[in-house]
Formats: sequence, structure tokens, C-alpha cells
Amino acid sequence: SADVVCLGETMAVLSPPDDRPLADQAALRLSVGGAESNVACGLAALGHRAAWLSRVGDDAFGRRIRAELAARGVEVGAVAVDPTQPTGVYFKDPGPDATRPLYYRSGSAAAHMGPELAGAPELREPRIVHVSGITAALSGSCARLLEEIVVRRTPWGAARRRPLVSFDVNHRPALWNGRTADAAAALRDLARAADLVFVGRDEAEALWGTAHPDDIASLLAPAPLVVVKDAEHGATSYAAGEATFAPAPAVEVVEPVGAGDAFAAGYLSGVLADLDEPSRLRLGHLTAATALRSRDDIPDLSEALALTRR
Ligand code: KDG
Repeated sequence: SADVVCLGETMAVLSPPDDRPLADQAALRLSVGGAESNVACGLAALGHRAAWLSRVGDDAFGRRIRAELAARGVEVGAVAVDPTQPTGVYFKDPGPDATRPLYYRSGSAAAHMGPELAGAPELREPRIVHVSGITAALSGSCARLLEEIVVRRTPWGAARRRPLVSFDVNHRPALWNGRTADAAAALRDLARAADLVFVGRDEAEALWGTAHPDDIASLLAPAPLVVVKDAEHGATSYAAGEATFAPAPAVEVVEPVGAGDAFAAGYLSGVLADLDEPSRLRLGHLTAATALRSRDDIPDLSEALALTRR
């Protein structure tokens, strides 16, 4: 069985080949992206057994997603195919400051996931279950599913061996439709209940008005392990009251989408290998750097892997 199970929606991605706005483009490239499956791909590339749990439509995009993730070494056998709802799609719109996502995913197959999925046998065995705050914003049933996994831990009942539940806050304002107060409360409660939290300093500031990494870690107590990422500066992890900072390497950024997921994959790989905190953070920065240099949401981590094996 898998070392890590990643659960969440994955979409077909239509992206421009350069930095001009979507409205000026003539042809788009079709690829695959979803925060949690991006993490699964990263972990598979780093040599771990990673599975993706989700739902796709019975359509061309659903087939493309399953084929591409499988080709990247991710186990997709437990992915449900929905006969009636479509696979979600998103477009990338390059802007002067950032690339913005344009979502076509409301009512998607994945948005119809619900609490019953917490009974999936695939969730019982892994060492790590990785989810993100994106799922909380997809639908009421998806929010309840996340609560079963992160807060109530129903997949494991009274079992003594439970996986580490890893939660990336992944605040996507476009999915919350201006309901920032709802997002702030929901994402804070999920983070507090998780075993390991990834959060960007910028998103913590937008959600909770808290910008200092120490204060963010305090706000998310009692989560035992909190990793606060501060963009190009570095990341700080808080474990058992001890803070560890690792600076990020300087990188020529092509497009940042997917960098947070690549960071999570590197860090989680370090958790699986029982590395110490500085090494987990360094591995996270290394995999994130690979994603920052790539226009795809899922970077080719063989470059990072070559460096770690040196
Ligand atoms: O972290 C990158 C993801 O945001 C991207 O791949 C698409 O999952 C996605 C989302 O919901 O924005």
C-alpha cells in the first residue's frame, strides 16, 4: 500500500505558452494540475509510493488526468469516475504581478465528493494522509469530508496506528467568493486539528491578519508541527516549541504555481525518511525551486532528485 495518500480535486489546466494575458492568446496548452495530486507526483518522483484519492468525470479530461498521474508513478486505482458530473477545468491568466486561476469547477465530479469517502480502505494504511484547504471551499459535502479526516479522524476509528494528517492551508480567494471570514474560521480550525500544517506567511496575513511566523505558529496551536513559508526568504518549522529556519535558495522564477506543492512533497519526503528539521526544509526548498523554474503545475523533479543523490 501507499506511503502517502493525497486527497483533493485535480483539473485539466489550459495555460498560455508565455506571459501575455489570456485574452490575447491564440493557443493554449493542455496539462494537469491539482494541489494535492501535485504533491503526490512530487513524492512519486522522489521514490515514494504515493496514491491519489479523488473523483473525475467520465470525459476526456478525467481520462487525461488519470493517465498522466499514473504515468508519473502515482497510484490512481481508487479514483472514482462520475458518470454524470464533469471534470473541473481551470485556465491560467498571466497578469503583471501574478498568474491568476480562472476556475470552471463548480458542480464538478470532485465537488461531489462527500463524507462517505472517509470510509475508503485506501485511507487506513498510509503513513501520511495529505489534504488541503482547497477542498473545504469546493462544496458543503467536500467540507464535511475534510472534517471527517482532519478533525474527527473517522477513517481510523479506535485503531492505534494512525497516519500523520498533513494539511496545506492553500487559501484560494477565488474559491471563497469574498467569504474571507468563513475561510479564515474554517481553515484555522482544520489547521489546528492537523498533525502537520503548511502555511504561507502571505496567506496567514490575508486570512488571520497575522504576519510574524512565531505568531502564526501560536495561532495554529495545538497543531504539533507547523511550517511557515515566507516566499523567497525561507521557511520556518515549529516542532515541540522549537523553531528551525532554513533560507530559500535564489531562483530565477518562471511561474510560481505549484511551488508550494513541490515544497510540501520535498518536506514530506524528509518526514518519511526521518530526516531532521533543517534537512526537511532544505529538501522542500530544493523541490520548490524546481517548480519555480517550470511553467507546469507539476515540475519534473528528476533534477532535484539528482542533486539529493550526489
Ligand atoms: O497549488 C497549485 C494549485 O493551486 C493548482 O495546481 C490548481 O489545485 C489547484 C487549485 O485549486 O487552484
